Amino acid sequence: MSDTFDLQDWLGARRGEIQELLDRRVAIPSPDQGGDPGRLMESIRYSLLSPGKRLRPVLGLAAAQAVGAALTEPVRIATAAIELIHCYSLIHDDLPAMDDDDMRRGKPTNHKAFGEATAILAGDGLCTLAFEWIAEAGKKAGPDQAAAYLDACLVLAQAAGAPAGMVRGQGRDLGEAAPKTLQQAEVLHAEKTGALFRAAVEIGAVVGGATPEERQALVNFGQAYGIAFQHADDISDEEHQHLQDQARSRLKELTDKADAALVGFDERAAPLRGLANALANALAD
Ligand code: GRG
Repeated sequence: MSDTFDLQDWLGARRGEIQELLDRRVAIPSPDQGGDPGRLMESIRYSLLSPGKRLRPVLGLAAAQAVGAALTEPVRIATAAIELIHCYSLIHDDLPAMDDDDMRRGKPTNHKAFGEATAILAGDGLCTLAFEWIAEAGKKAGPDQAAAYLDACLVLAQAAGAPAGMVRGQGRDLGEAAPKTLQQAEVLHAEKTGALFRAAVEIGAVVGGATPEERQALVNFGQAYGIAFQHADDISDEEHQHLQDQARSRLKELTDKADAALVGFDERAAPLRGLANALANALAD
């Protein structure tokens, strides 16, 4: 695959499939199904179907492919569930009580378009829907796959949660002074952004039938990739300016580490290698 592999083609195909799946599975109930009280499903679709990069589900699919899995409907549903959590976090992060943002993905934020109460409910609804999707995907995959999908639910809950995941990172961001050192910044990045990236890769591995060794290697990839992603995002947004030079060299170190984690994988890991390489070069010009 690697001789002829084109990352942009692969990404375009996967993104198209994810978009189709999200559009199909998050429908506005018809009048005979009771309609859409409070325009809640409309507000969920507004944020979910707006043009995001779909990086987390794409990473999940790339991990499943790396361990030799076919990208079946249950695998696609489980990886798309991570986008539901990501979208919920963006809606809540944009609220006046959090970052108070007016625009997201080129459009007014959910609370600007639908009001704060609906935006809060949209996030709540997306969060629970993610776990519903993984459980349902497990049922579709069949009894011999049940344990893998249960494991995927656990991975996602822990990565998204308050005791150790994304919500904890948001709490840290709100409750602590801005990081002074790169090490402090990385503690924040690992929870707030990195946990979901790591989970995306781990979920792809788990539902793809990874061996324990493959799973650990992919977790190592996801951990390095997630922190590197946040360094790149901070550098391009000019956040934590005093750390920019260190963050630039760390970005290279971390993307090298992500690539090194894939050493035992064959050409089926080409999408993951390509994604790490693209992140390493994201700030090149
Ligand atoms: C539980 C009240 C409550 C809020 C949760 C945890 C949380 C809010 C927010 C943290 C999530 C967050 C906004 C992290 C920043 C990570 C980041 C750079 C997001 C943008 O990701 P991209 O670039 O976006 O992948 P697209 O739009 O392409 O999906």
